[in-house]
Amino acid sequence: MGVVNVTPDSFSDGGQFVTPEAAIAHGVRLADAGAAVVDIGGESTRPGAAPVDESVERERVVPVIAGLAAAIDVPISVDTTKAAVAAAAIEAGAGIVNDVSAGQADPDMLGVVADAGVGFVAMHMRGEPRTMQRDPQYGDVVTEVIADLALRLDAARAAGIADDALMADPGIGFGKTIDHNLALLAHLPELIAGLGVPVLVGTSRKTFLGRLIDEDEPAARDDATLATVVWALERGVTMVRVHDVVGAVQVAAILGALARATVARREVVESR
Ligand code: PMM
Repeated sequence: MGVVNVTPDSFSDGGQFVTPEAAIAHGVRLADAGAAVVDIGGESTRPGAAPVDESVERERVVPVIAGLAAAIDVPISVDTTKAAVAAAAIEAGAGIVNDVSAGQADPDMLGVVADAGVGFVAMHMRGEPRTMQRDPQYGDVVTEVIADLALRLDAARAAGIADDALMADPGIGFGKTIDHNLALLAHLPELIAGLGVPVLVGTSRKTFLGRLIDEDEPAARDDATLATVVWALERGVTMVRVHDVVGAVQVAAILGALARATVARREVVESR
């Protein structure tokens, strides 16, 4: 999943793609580079970010989604917590709603997604972006994220969203310390087994990586991001959400070739 933030203030690419033309061109580049989904967001969710008005968010994302839908063949997701923005984005051509609140921020969200029959990414977040990084606390973060997400997936199914339309995401950096993020990544197989739906992970350029490699500049964290992409794909995640699509696609191609070689050798040995 390649990221296009149509925002002036996202932490890693804020301000780069504020005009629809620039955002569409970037989305086309990501699709050409091999993204399986292009994710369009009009509200920054970085820690401390102020919420934006529904009409502002809609005006940012709709022209970009409409333009991209006409230009690329891969599905487009809209990164929003607002049902009205999701509805307008779906109307413009989005096929997936990526909600960092997993339907909790807006009581109409799950119904809009169910009625449209589109995909839904339920991401885990404790609190809200403005305050979520103020001393987040868990007993066992892995167990608690699985339990919280299972409730959100149940709510999505109860609203009428089909099981095969669902993905879950542990929400790296959303109400979590560095240790919480590392524990979730370290125990991805447990998370995947516990959730029973495909899992998406977004580590791209995030603060915890910057702290681990002592790098303040988000765009200089792509190599660190790729380490997590290798790790996550090797442990069974279905999709990674990244800014550097070229790098992630190369990683996936090499891991795929190595996985095929592993199976091929096993077959040779077993047939002897
Ligand atoms: N991270 C951000 C925004 N949206 N959506 C999902 N599903 N998972 C994430 O980890 C996620 C997200 C924040 O990163 P950005 O500002 O680079 O978009």
